[in-house]
Amino acid sequence: MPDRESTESRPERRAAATWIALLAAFAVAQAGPAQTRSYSERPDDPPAPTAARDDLGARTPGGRIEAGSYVSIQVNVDSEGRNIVGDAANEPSIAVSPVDPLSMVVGWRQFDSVGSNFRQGGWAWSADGGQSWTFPGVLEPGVFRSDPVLDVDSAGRFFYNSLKVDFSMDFWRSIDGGVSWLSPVPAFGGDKNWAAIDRTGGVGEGNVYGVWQRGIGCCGPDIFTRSTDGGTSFASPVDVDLDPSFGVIAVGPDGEVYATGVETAPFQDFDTFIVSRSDDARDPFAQPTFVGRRVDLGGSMVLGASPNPDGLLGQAWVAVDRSQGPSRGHVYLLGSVNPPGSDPLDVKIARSVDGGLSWEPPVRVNQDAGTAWQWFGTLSVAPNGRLDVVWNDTRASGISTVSQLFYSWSYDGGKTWSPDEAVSTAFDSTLGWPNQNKLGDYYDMVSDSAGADLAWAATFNGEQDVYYLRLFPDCNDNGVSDVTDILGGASPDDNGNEIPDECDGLVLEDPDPGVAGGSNTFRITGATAGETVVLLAALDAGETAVPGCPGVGVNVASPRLLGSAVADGSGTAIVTATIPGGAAGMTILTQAVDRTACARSNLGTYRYE
Ligand SMILES: [Ca+2]
Ligand SMILES: [Ca+2]
Ligand SMILES: [Ca+2]
Ligand SMILES: [Ca+2]
Repeated sequence: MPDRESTESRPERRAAATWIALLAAFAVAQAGPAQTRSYSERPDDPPAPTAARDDLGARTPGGRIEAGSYVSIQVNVDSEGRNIVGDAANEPSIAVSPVDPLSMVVGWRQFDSVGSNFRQGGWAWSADGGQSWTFPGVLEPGVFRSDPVLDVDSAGRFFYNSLKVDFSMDFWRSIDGGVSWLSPVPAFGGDKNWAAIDRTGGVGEGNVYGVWQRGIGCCGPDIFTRSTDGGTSFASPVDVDLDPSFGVIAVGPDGEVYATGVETAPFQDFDTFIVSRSDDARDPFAQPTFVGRRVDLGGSMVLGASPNPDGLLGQAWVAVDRSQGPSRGHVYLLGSVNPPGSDPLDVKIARSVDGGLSWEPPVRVNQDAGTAWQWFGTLSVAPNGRLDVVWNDTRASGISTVSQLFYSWSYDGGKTWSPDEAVSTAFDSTLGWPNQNKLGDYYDMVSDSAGADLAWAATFNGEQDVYYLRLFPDCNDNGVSDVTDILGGASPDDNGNEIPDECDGLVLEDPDPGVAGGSNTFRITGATAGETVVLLAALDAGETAVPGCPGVGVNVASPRLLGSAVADGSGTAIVTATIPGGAAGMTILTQAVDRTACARSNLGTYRYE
């Protein structure tokens, strides 16, 4: 769990820091949320005298929460699949075997009694794709543990990184699908750690990477460790440029390593997001070095607010596209952030197409108009380049402590998003606190081509419990992943945009021939037959209202009319327009609008030759 470091306990080891730099950093720290907390990832309550699971009479039916085609299945259950009354579980992390996708493991912070915040390393495994779970107990009975992070290597061996009270980590490995664990290996670490394993098949194959927050860890400003022998041993930590805290670590398709979080140099600056990249961490013969960038995510990270008073409202997520397509290597930063204005929290995403050197302006993922809380934003990228995002959302209740889980996905690198939808019923995030005012600090999700496997915590039965949820794009609402619909031929995808054509709406295709200084044709499908379609062009993204269509806007700033055409009987319009020669080498944004249907197309982002 994260804690804002106290000035008393903060180790300052950078002797080179001048008084001026220190004073400036302190001023920045003071400008953020006015909370200073002492470190609390230490035993506080004693362990519960008896574990709730030992009372065999204290059982209720296992949680099974249905919302449309989506079913959340309780993970922390007894051997009969029943809920254990009186315990608590949060901060889940999930890993899914790349060898057998039906094999998955979830770890979490296990509280044996809701009356004590003494926490241990809970885990459960599934061999049937999350439909049923076996919860054997905790890693080591009686040992205080927190901040669980799980991953899996290319051979399907699961890893469980677990924080201990002395800021050291235990690195556990399982070679039997999470049924049992080998003796743990000592690793370096600290509060709010994250870990990831290289599965690229490259020079870094099998490397394990770990990162944690500076100042509340083993090793002062050195917050990155790695194992180049598959987790048998870990190297002395090294520095990460700009010291990101409260985020994750991710491995790109060529073994490049990214760490993210808010800047900590040395004070946490919740207004400044960092993505720091290493190209040599994969190389066992090199000393890892990082180059960081500050990224505008359109708001600040939040720690401690109404839906989750003692926790993060969302950590920072970095994920990399590992597809074979043109988006391979693109990097995404996502978080729940407090934007300017009265809205307390939105989920926003930023993209880099040059390996983290430069970043495009952030895009809002949630699509509601009000001032609801969108917290615990969580990102994963599928092997086919689809982005999957979930978050907790208070829009329906209007109450900051009553949320539903929401889901949205994107096939265009996060520029446009599927209509966001609730994928759970409502729950009160303040129920079942184990003498600690939070639902943990994160959820965790792993995407595959057809969908995503999510581990999350909620309180449907009045207790904090951990759930598994299989998510998938389902625009045609038939209960089957749209990826499967298209692959199996149940839905056509004639325009190749990965979305069943029956869901497409207005689609703008790339220009032909796509050359500046001459005439181009733009094909638009899905329009109202016999009505005019207009094509707008702009240099910058933004939000511009469409006259006559309340609530409908285009995603460009200061657009100008590029051309128009009447749609034929099948709803296809062909717009012919000249792109000026001066646009050669530039990316022009285009978007089509059907004002009869008040429909807008996807945003065209084409770079003209
Ligand atoms: Ca329970
Ligand atoms: Ca909001
Ligand atoms: Ca479907
Ligand atoms: Ca389609």
